[in-house]
Amino acid sequence: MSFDFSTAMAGARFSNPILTASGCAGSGKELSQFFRLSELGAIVTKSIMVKPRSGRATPRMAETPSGMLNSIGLQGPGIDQFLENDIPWLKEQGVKIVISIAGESVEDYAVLARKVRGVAGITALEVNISCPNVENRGQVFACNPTTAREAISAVRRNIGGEVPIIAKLTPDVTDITEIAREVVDAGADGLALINTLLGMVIDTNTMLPKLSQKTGGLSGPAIRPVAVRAIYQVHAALPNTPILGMGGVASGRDAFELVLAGASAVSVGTATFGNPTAAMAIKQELEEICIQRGFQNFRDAIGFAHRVEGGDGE
Ligand code: RRO
Repeated sequence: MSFDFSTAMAGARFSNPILTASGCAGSGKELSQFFRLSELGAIVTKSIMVKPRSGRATPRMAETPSGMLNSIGLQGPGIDQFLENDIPWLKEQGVKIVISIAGESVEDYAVLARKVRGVAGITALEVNISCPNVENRGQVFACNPTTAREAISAVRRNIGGEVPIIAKLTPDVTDITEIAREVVDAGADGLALINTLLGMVIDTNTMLPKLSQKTGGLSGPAIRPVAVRAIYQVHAALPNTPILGMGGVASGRDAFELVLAGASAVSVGTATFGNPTAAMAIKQELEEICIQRGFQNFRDAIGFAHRVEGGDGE
């Protein structure tokens, strides 16, 4: 019997569970030089805002042990340009499309949802409420249950019932399950876990922060245990809410770990910077490891680690 590698998240179906991570592949043009985008479960585009934005001043990247910091600051062309130029091109590639949106206000989220609503052929909408590179922590909607709820409610009201909403959360909170419950209650169909963690690096030669805006989002293998923990906790709290897992996945084994914790699909982000074909290698390795472990369906592996009787940590 052949292995069934397909997966689903809240009505969105994917031929395989490997997606790009928002922000790490733009709208896919560069990646398409290396493999056919249609080989991905889906592409998740860089979070787009209402207006064009040049992002933060450079330097806005710094290497860290087993990871990196970014302080891009939501650079992008704005939703109108994006829908006009990037979406038609992506449709030609035959890849499933998950659009990621980010706002500075609840009204921004409403505006973005209305714009996306008119576009045919969108598989899901990622609502990024957790970008760390904003002017103040009050703009990180996912750090507070009330603002998280308001942003997701605004999207739910304005997107209509057809496009699944995936809320992207930050692990930089006391209890991520509290925020998860709030956004699911507000209408999120799935969750993207996790965004980068807020970090900082000081150059010991110049004795000054390496990033122009001082802080940035930490990604890469260094954060994988945090992702596993967050996915595990949220899957235990909300077992019927599908999770798109991400955070330091660099191999099929890493992806498998997130799946065992409870992810229904896995995004590959930072690994792509070092190796543009990382997602394809990870896809193949994940399929192999699932088969080696005796699974006939990928879906049977989702959340498998929860089957331990009497385990702590839930
Ligand atoms: O653009 C960014 O600086 C950025 C975003 Br929107 C995000 O969600 N996470 C991140 O680490 N960087």
